[in-house]
Amino acid sequence: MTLENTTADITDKGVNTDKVVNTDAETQVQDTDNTSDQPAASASKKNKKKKKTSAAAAPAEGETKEENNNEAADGDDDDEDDEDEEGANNNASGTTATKKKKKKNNKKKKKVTQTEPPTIPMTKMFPSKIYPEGEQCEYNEENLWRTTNEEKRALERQMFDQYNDVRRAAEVHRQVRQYAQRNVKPGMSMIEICDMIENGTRNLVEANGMESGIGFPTGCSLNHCAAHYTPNAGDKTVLQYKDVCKIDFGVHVGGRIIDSAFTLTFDPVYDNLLAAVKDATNTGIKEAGIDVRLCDIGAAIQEVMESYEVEIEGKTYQVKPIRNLNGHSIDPYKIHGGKSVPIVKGGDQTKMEEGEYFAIETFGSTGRGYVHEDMECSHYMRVYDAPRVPLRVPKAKTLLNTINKEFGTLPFCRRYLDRVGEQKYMLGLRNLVEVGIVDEYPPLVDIKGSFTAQYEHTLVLKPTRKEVLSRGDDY
Ligand SMILES: [Co+2]
Repeated sequence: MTLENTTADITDKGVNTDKVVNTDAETQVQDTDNTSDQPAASASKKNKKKKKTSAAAAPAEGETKEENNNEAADGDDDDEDDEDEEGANNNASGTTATKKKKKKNNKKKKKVTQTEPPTIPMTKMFPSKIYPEGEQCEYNEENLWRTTNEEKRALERQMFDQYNDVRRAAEVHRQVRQYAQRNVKPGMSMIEICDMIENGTRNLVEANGMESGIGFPTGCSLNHCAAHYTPNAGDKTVLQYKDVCKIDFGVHVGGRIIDSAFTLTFDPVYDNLLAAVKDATNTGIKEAGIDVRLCDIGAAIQEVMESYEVEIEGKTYQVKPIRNLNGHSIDPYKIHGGKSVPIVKGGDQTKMEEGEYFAIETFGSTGRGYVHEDMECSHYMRVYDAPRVPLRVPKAKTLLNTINKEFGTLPFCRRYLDRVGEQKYMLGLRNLVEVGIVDEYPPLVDIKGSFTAQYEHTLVLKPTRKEVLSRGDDY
């Protein structure tokens, strides 16, 4: 499912947002003759006004895609000063594309072209090892001073390596998901879909122990199931034309996790459901900022989500946020950093702080807007500060060693245990859960017959600006 009003969303309310450009493996191939390198940072700055206008004009989908692909693999030409490179990868519209030709510097580098399916690692696509920025957003009024503050700018420069790592993970996410968006079709088994995404991720991020790899199991929750479903071995579920499938997958570099999700549908009857959730997530992203109260984000999300209706088989539903699902802060190797970002009003008054990473995710439903655990569990995670308890079940000990080595505190699923060679581990796994070393995360479902959708992005509250790391031209 692709963009409808994403461009409009991120350019309204006077927030200075620039659209990030993504590498798109497929069309890149046709673009190798395009010698236009990155626009100089100054170009994108000067053209900001213009860009906003043209972005709002929303070029046709194919058009956007092609234009954006002209930028493919150009990140290697980027400068590392992320302050002055604001929006270096921007290209929200054809207008910008034209403008930037004047501004381009004359470096002509050979483009590295992604394969289909994606196999070329980011370190090869970006030989300079400088990865594309996400969407840069200036903070709202009270924090607008940060944009130009010298102290904050200096602080931000010191953080470059950390941002660069997570941007590498984000670029992997964009390329893999866009490949999935083009190629996942009804008739495929859920296992095939996960394999496609996971193989792509492992190749592009050069999965290597705890250094880089998959951030968490590939969620592909269907219909009334909102989250935490991924197939276990032997699962014969096949994707159907009428399914609403939430693709939620993670990529990490050095423990910095990109957590981003979209909803895949084939039947247009769900379009409004998806539009509601996409708009709600973008609202949460817009509201997020240093010193912003989490409860205020929840209230804004709810209001937007509930302003949508969807008609399915002659019945009209007001889209409800799923009130017991949340966004969350993210810490290194810790998918849930401890702060929750509610998607309804009445939440906690804790504030977001400088330097924090957040996954802003919202879920909309045609059901009750409340989920409960159901079905066979696939997701597990070691408890972060696990107690040291004697393990009596021998298999539990060896399994824990495997978990520590392969996943550490990152979430994993049964298929990931299978692929590292673990066998007959269920007894040991259950024991680790019983003694409180591992937590299980069963699928979360709304009422039968309902439909749920999800969109999610990872952002970081940098000293001078907010960066929506996982933003792409798809969502
Ligand atoms: Co998340």
